[in-house]
Amino acid sequence: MERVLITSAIPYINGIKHLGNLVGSQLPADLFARYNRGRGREVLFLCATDEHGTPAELAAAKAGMDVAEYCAKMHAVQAEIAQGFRLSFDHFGRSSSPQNHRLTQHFAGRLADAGLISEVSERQVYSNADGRFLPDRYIEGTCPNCGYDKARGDQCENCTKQLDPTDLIEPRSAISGSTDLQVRETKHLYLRQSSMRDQLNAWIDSKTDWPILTTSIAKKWLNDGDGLQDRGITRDLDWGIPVKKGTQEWPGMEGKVFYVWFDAPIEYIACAAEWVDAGKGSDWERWWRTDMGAQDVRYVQFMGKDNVPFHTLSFPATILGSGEPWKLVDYIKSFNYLNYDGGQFSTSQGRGVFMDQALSILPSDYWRWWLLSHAPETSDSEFTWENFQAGVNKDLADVLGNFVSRITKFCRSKFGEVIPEAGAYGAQEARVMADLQARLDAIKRIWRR
Ligand code: B3M
Ligand code: ZN
Repeated sequence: MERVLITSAIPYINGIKHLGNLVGSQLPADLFARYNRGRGREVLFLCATDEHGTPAELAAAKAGMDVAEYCAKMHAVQAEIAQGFRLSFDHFGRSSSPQNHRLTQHFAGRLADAGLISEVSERQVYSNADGRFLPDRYIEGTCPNCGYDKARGDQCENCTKQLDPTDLIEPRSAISGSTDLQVRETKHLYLRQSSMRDQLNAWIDSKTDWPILTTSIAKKWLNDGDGLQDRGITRDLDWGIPVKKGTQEWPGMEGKVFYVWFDAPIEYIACAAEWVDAGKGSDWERWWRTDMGAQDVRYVQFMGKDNVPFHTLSFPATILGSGEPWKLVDYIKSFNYLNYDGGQFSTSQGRGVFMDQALSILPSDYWRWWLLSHAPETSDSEFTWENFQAGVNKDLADVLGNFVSRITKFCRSKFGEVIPEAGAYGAQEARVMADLQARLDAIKRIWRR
């Protein structure tokens, strides 16, 4: 039987996701999982919460909770909402799982053994007002690439460039707004992904069937200007996966944790192990190790466009660099943004429609249908309440609802409660069936893989 491994980008733990997040990864991944199951394929569909990093720490502090406790609570909240939307994950894991701790430390050890990790004494931003180092996204400033003035220290939301906090022009603390920032020395590990540029380039070039959105973003950061830069994969934070070389301590790295973007994609693998340990399946390596059965698996990832660089460059660099036979992604489906009423959805600003609100307003099918039929595939699309209302009333209720209602009423009045035997069909029915079959075949040709 054909097997399909499907992962959706794993949502951050620090709050309830909005409809833009939903339509950019989890919902289309769910559609694809259902489609493949319907085709009789064996599917493993995985998602998880992304629980590390400063956002989790700060959200916990704001909620007055211990961060582990906060993550456990928010995981349960997100899992329940996912169920409310009928997202058919085989497992909804947690990047803070022991399985992910082990695997992340394992990968770091393998990369170190392969000479792909360097130790770098780094100058990092410390905020006197906040009394802490301010990593990545908690420093805001102007993007050196495009001039956007709300760029974050890890990435510019406007031009998608991956950044280092010290790249920002006129930086300020996103926590307090303070500009009383100081650069201090601290030692960190860097993944030498620049040494894998040719390998990554060749790999992406071989993916001729990928969406343009995916390959164009990947190629942009591989080849433009300064190209593929080495990335810091550790942070001075309390919460996260402790830096270890496999199971060994890492001298000089005591008290540091891996960067959230290092361990988050590894959770795709760990999640399969969690699925087995939760008693829902067996033999996760069969999905993930090409020496243990996964050579026959087709692996498809779903994500918003801002996540593409990490999935086309950093994560493959981790996998390839390990020198071990882990399954690489076969197809990356990425999405543009869904905007909200003339602007962006924003979790931090509470702008938009959030998944829990949506479910309290209408049943999930209304949202699922509208969002999937307006998925921002070729360009950004927009949610407005007027559009949503008109779409649901007209296309879903009037067109589809009436169609189904009339046909079922008609059938019932002519045939009662029993569907007629196949032999009872006449020429008209045969024509309709042939027409439908031709359309199904056409869909199958598009999605033959
Ligand atoms: N948590 C960002 C997001 O939710 C990030 C994705 C991780 S995928 C490994 O969009
Ligand atoms: Zn920019």
